[in-house]
Amino acid sequence: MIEVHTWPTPNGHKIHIMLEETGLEYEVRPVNIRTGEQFKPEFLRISPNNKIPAIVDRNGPDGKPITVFESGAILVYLAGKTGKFLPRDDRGKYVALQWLMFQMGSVGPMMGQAGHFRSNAVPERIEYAINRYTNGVRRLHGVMERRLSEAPFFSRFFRGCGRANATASTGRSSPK
Ligand SMILES: N[C@@H](CCC(=O)N[C@@H](CS)C(=O)NCC(=O)O)C(=O)O
Repeated sequence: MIEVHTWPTPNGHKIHIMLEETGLEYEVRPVNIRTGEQFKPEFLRISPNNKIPAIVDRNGPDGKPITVFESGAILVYLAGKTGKFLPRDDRGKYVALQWLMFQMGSVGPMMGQAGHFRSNAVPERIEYAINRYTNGVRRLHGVMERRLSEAPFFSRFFRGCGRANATASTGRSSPK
């Protein structure tokens, strides 16, 4: 059984979707980030950066409980546990991992900052920050647009050489 310490936000939903798609059994432990529950000592013990999502898998790799925080690390962990959604061959695996890291390192933070500075809820309108992050998001949209014009999903192989490589390495024509 996996405890998922979470809240309905985009980073939380990444894990909710993965848990549903892999069919793993899980229990939701809500952490209300609007009222500051992410700063409670018991949550910080599993997520030291005071952010959701985090999981506790009572049946970890060695049969003992394991905690994992950071949504990308959790996705990789759940993929490893179930053998789903991460190709087993190195070429396919690194295609998927580089786009996951891109999402974690660029898309999430840049969109988060753009959303923050553009929000009507912020006390001060700072043009420099709004332009910096809005332009950053526009650039990322371009990167994603180009990727999706050459591959049906971020983590799939490029059109052309993809099918041959995927079939050769996994025995399937479309790697999970
Ligand atoms: N890099 C982290 C980001 C997680 C994150 O930003 N979580 C937000 C909700 S989406 C949060 O818990 N915010 C509470 C806070 O910053 O105090 C991940 O991907 O897990």
